Amino acid sequence: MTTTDDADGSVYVEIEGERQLLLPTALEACEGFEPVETSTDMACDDSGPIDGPWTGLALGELLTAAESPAAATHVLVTCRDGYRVCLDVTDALSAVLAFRRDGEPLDPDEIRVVGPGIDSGRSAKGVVRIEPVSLEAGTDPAEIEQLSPGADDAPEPPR
Ligand SMILES: Nc1nc2c(c(=O)[nH]1)N[C@H]1C(S)=C(S)[C@@H](COP(=O)(O)O)O[C@H]1N2
Ligand SMILES: [Mo]
Repeated sequence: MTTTDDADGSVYVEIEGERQLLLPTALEACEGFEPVETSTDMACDDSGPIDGPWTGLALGELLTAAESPAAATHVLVTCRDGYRVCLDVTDALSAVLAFRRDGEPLDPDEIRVVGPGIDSGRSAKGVVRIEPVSLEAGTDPAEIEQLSPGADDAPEPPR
């Protein structure tokens, strides 16, 4: 698990690329980006409806600002609890990194990726790192995910 702590103990969300972005975990502290709002119609047997409304930053804009390589096919999202999802780049580009739900700030543990192409199980919470990757044709993106942290059954992501 990758967590970035500065000398004050502050924690960031890292957006990897040719030019890494370190985002503070409060929306009002993220300068240079216009907040966006979205709702979802996700649901899960355990959780019930997961709908927002969410306020956050357009992930496509963050990836562009971080100079994500043009060859990226997928985006890996790593969470504080070791959860890791692999999103198709198309889904990532239309997603939102949500810092607020119902107008209320989310704890760093709850900051999450939401989007029209993202199902409830891949709506990663407690995001610490967002990283574009280029997978070879034929690679199953699910193979580099970790949806049961602690079970220790997934390989390390490519670097
Ligand atoms: N980091 C992390 N993100 C996660 C999970 C998790 O265990 N860890 N569970 C996923 C699953 S299976 C669901 S249904 C939703 C639940 O979101 P909720 O807690 O807002 O209901 O979060 C998803 N994101
Ligand atoms: Mo779930």
